[in-house]
Amino acid sequence: MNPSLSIIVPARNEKKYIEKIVQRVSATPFQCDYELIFVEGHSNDGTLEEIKKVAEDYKDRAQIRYAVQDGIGKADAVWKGLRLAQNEILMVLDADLTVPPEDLPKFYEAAAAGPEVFVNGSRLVHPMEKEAMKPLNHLGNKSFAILLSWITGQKMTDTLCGTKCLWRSQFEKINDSGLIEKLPDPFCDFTLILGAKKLGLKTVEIPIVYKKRIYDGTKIRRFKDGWKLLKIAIRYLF
Ligand SMILES: Nc1nc2c(ncn2[C@@H]2O[C@H](COP(=O)(O)OP(=O)(O)O)[C@@H](O)[C@H]2O)c(=O)[nH]1
Ligand SMILES: [Mg+2]
Repeated sequence: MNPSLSIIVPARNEKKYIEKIVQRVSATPFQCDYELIFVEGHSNDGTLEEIKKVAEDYKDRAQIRYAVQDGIGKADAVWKGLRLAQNEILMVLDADLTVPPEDLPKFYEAAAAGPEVFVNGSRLVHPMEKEAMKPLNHLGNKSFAILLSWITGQKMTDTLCGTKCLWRSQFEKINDSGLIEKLPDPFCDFTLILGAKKLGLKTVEIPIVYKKRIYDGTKIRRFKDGWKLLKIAIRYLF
């Protein structure tokens, strides 16, 4: 029996994507049992109602759970989803489908090799879709990849790709270590990468072709949060 999978989807004001996520994920051939866990972030566009409706409409085709996050921000939602997950392998998928769900089996297969593996998507290996990433973001992402490769001793070409994957048994160790509370990470990517380093996990990168967001704009404050990430890296070092 292959290890089971929980796919966590943080979603704030992403109503237009919810049904597409369920359709595309359930059309993807996973070689395992899996559940989708939406963590909704106090949206004002009816995202929560849409999640409830889609969960009901697709209940025969997909195992769907959902929760509303307690605090604010993406990381708060992702941590809640990871803590709610019951399956053996955990994965994060951004709701805007900029990482194609059809690529998720590659992440799963890499993780299924064993709990010593930490799987990280990279948007910066293959050419991305036009307008998928702003030039300044591209530069920031490359710089963070160099910085975190140096800190972790693992070659990483991208650190902030929304899709990451690790075993629940390893996430529980990161959760119990207090690292989540110590590092004020707005997204959770850095804490997972640094947590994986502390556990001595081996990073496996999965290059994906990064897609452009179709509906609405980013929900992230790029400059403010970029500065926070730099502070996390410095705090971890010292
Ligand atoms: N629940 C929740 N999800 C969030 C929040 N902020 C961002 N997200 C989700 O996190 C994912 C990444 O956000 P996005 O706006 O695409 O950021 P970008 O890819 O960096 O431009 C998307 O699925 C968002 O809906 C939040 O405060 N709460
Ligand atoms: Mg996005």
